Amino acid sequence: MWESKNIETNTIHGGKKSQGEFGTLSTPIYQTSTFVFDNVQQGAQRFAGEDGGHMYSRLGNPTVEELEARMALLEGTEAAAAFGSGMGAVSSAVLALLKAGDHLVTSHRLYGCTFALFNHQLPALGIEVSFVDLADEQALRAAIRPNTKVIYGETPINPCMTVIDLDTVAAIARQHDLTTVIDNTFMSPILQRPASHGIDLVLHSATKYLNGHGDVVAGILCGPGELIDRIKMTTRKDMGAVMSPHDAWLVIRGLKTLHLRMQRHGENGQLVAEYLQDHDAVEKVYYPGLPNHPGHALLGRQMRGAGGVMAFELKGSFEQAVAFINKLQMCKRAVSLGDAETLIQHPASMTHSTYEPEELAEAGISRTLIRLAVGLENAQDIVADLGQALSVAR
Ligand code: 3LM
Repeated sequence: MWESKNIETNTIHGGKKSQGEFGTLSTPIYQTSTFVFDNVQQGAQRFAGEDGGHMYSRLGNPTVEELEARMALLEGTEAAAAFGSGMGAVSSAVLALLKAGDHLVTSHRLYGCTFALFNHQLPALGIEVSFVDLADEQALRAAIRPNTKVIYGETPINPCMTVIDLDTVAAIARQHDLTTVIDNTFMSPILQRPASHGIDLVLHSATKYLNGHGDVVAGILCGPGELIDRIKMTTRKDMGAVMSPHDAWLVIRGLKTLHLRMQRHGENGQLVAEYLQDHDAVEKVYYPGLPNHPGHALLGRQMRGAGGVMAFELKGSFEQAVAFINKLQMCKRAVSLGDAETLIQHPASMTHSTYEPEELAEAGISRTLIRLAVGLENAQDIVADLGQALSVAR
């Protein structure tokens, strides 16, 4: 298998299998549920793990495996596992690492459904969960108990872009022999590679930047070979959140332009964040590319760019915030992020509606907070649309 020292080349060629029977440039879509055995003995050998051949697409599929090999290379890990959604990756990872009586340390700031999984489903299974500020080293150290097994975080965090120091989290985890899981969805491996900071498992909602075209729901987990194999053969196999071959093919296609897209998302993000910050109708902008953002200090050391997502507050009322969002013409009112189209949404009532009001307050998500996922359009068109809609907020 061919690989380069340059990530831009690996997004295109990394993990590529042979050209196959017809020498196709594009990866074949092995759209099959099952695989034929020559005889009973061969089938038995495959199920016993003695023969590397395929058995059934929930257990492994060649198109999906090409994506997994490429993602492992991009994140700098030994292996990767693909899932039918980002939440499939989150649930399969934590349920493989935790059992009743174990303890998980995480942040009170998380993507809404990850928060719901940790706040409701895990405690119902007898797994203890502590929500702390993972950007606060002392708070993280104080949360660790004898039964703690895992530290789980996102960085930057959805939606306020809080940045967690990966070196600090990895060092604390090593001292206590804990497994670390970092959701790298907002950065992609182009802007941040958590494994190079000592993080064990790197997670993606591949629905977002990795695919990049708003037409797939998918997830990826990258990490050590033994742990990834265990997840594939336990929680992924038995709970079944697998990625389809066709979705894997779409993500493989999306990855080929990931480096170009991340560059443009970042340029547009910076320009739009500065425009909003300078606008007299805007109260506050949360974007690590702005020097006043607490995460700005980690740009360069941990992140190669600030990406395309930001959150902001207008100076006016809740009704004015709603009127502003409703007045946008080009920017689309939609959840999700990482697409060519600029997407705007209201976290308190949409992505983070899984939080109770007091939980929202603790996570820093006010009723007037707006999240903007800047797309690949000409930045002047994005600014013009925001500008005409901001007139309602004056
Ligand atoms: C969103 N986020 O608009 P899927 N991790 C992170 C995420 O942002 C998400 C997931 C995991 C959004 C989805 S809200 C209904 C729409 C940091 C998803 C979960 O299962 O692929 O959606 O990934 O913020």
